[in-house]
Amino acid sequence: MDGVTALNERLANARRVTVMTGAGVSAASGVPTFRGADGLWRTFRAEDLATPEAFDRDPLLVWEWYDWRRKLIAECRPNPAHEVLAAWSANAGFTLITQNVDGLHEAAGTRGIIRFHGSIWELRCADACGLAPWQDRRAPLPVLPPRCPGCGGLARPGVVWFGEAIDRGVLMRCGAAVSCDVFLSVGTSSIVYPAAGLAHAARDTGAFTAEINPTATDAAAALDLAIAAPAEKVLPLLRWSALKA
Ligand code: BJW
Ligand code: ZN
Repeated sequence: MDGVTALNERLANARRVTVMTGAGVSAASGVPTFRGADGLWRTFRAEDLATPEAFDRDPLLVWEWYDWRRKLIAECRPNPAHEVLAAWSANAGFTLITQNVDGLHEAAGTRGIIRFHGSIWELRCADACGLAPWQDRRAPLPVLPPRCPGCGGLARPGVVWFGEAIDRGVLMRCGAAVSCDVFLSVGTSSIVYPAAGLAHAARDTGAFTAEINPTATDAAAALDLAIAAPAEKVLPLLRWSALKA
């Protein structure tokens, strides 16, 4: 497969490897991508529903979308791409940043994940009443929209919507992780910022940067290498030894 040998040569000398994943890494597990052919729910795009304005306007509609996705994801299992990254995460020089909220990297046993856009399995008070966010893996949820156990107001998914800031701690950890020898951008369209900026930041620090995606993205031209193939086929061909780190 074009590019795999070149990437393995880089990995052979790499002590610090950072991988950022997007929805494409979970496609082989059966999770629809956002901007693929199966990305629409009813007639809505992610940009129509993943916003604070959509939630304010119609919290039930937004929760119906999340409940549908939670039920779908609950039936999905990690694929070989998740498994390779889980194995790499045993190495201290490795960092996984994921934009995915599905929890499949966690299910594969990946350590130290940086969840850039939160988790679909976490809920929090929409009114920020002070109750700490909580886990709820029930799918379907018994009542929609769910309520905050602290104040009785609306609960919301513990994810990052358009127009919302990325958690400061997450940004700080990413700032450290882009300083690496090899940075891989896997299964993302690279159109949503600030996540899409991380590969460029890595290149600026001197990292070798590569994209793995069956369809090369517009961002690929600025990277060192693009491997045009599915993540679940490419990652099992990559060799990175934990011994150097
Ligand atoms: C495969 C495959 C296989 C298929 N193997 N690959 C700069 C410029 C322009 C705009 C902005 C900017 N900075 C900020 C913005 C605004 C906005 C933005 O980026 N908009 C763009 C649409 C233009 N960004 C924001 O609003 C962000 N917040 C922010 O910037 O805050 C600033 C602020 C500061 C201080 C105070 C207040 C505000 C937040 C972005 C939040 C994104 N949230 C979502 C929803 C999360 C919750 C949920 O899941 O419901 O995150 S949107 C959605 O897109 C989700 C994803 O994580 C994200 C990225 O999608 P992803 O993963 O790339 O999926 P797809 O479907 O796009 O691509 C899949 C890819 O896989 C494809 O390329 C396929 O080819 C490939 N593929 N099979 C490998 N087998
Ligand atoms: Zn509350």
